[in-house]
Amino acid sequence: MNGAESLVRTLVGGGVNVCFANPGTSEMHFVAALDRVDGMRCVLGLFEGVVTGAADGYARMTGGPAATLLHLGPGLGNGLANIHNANKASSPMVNIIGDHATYHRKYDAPLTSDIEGLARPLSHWVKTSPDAKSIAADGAAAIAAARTPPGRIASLILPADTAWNEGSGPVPVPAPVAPAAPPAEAIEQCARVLRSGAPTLILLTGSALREDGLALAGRIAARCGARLMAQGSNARTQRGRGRVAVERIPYVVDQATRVLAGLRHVILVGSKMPVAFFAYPDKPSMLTPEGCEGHVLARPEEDAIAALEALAEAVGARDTPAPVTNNKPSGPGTGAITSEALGASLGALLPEGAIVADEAVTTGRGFFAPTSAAAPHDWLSNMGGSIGLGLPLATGAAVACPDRKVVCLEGDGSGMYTMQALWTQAREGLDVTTVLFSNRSYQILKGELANVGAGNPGRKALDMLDIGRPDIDWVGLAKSLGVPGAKATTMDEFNRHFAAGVAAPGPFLVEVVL
Ligand SMILES: Cc1ncc(C[n+]2csc(CCOP(=O)(O)OP(=O)(O)O)c2C)c(N)n1
Repeated sequence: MNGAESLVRTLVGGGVNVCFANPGTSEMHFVAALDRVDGMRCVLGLFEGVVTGAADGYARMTGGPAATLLHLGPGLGNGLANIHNANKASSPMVNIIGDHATYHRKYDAPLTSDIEGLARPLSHWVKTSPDAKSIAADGAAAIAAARTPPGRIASLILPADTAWNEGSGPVPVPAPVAPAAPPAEAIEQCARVLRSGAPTLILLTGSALREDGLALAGRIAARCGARLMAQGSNARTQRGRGRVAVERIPYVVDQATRVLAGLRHVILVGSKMPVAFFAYPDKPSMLTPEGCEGHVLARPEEDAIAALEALAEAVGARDTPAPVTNNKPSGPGTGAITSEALGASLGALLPEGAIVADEAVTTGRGFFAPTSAAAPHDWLSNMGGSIGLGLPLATGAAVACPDRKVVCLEGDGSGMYTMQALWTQAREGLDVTTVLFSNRSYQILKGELANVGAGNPGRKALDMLDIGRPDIDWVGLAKSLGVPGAKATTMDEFNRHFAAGVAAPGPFLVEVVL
């Protein structure tokens, strides 16, 4: 058995069952081995940003890593932006990056580059496997590294001769390590803060935003009169009717400082003290008021649910009812298309069990509140701020959860980075309804131009924030990639097309003309 097959069998044996791939010559033995081994689904992406973003979506929904297959330094380089996003989301990922055969590197052939150097800043674990006998053991180590709580990026570089020479056969992968419980002092300190009655925010992210974590945090907040919020962006939030609803820290600095005014303490549950996305002249970087203290209940790599259980016990909140949402959404929006009307329609029409991949940027900034009482669903956000994640994220989530509807809320500017994901959705028959908000503009940046004090924009500046002329025909683009679609110019049309897209199996795109 050659090295490539030893590695594929190690991956499958270790529970890595999906490989998002964009291969080249140096990966051909790995590709051939994928063919010979059962148990690995291979999903082709036509750009590496699709491959790595899909691996992120898959990991968020399964909790385990997918493999990616990338072609040397340039393939990895194309995928790095969404590896950055996955890194910020603590998504486990095993990148397999092909390289020239070890003896070929010294000739500096065209695709030769410093792959380790490219991988290292965004990977927790990087290794070039030295020979075919080592590759399976290195693969097992990569899986273990990726599964290290809270989820890490492992990048394994596979020189072509380590793939084609005689390998070791598969190597067993160690069982995943459970996250550690936080120290008792952390719980005691947070309980003291909550008992003090001083204005306190419990700030959640990570696993604390699953249904059970939210219920525990909701009980604690209700019992102690504390406030409860989520970070500005989060990997996966379980929300909707029957669950505890949380608002997010607003993106806009003035709104965020207003929301957080008066706080004395923040209890951090997997989260960090809230900071502004960017610095702006004369605005603070820290969003909490001066003197407000942070207290770590659980670090990102610790067991947030165990921490919340212990804290609920310590403050006597075990039997406090969880303040779950049971409102009825107000009903679909009508009339002209506005963000408010779209939010109302999503609240009314999101199907039960939907997975929402949110990269709706300006149009979607207000969607959270009107969807808080929608049917139960999961909400995935872009945590690294590198746009071009939404369509791949939805693709990976749909591969992970074939029994659930994925709804991708996507800005047109962001969508253009990785629109090739639509082709993968069509190729794989994935159940994704994409709502594409076509404002033909980098709308958010128009506000940012003013916010950073760059003055009144002239024609040249405005042209860089405008993506019309020519206007992108999203329905035509989707059709050419194999995804049917329809255009909505009124809320009635939107409601009809969205409901039809959600009702039909397979991918569909609704272009919302703003
Ligand atoms: C990789 C990357 N490049 C550039 C940016 C800067 N950027 C932030 S938002 C944005 C435009 C977003 O446009 P769109 O998705 O249409 O959202 P809108 O604000 O128009 O709703 C850009 C270019 C970024 N965040 N990431």
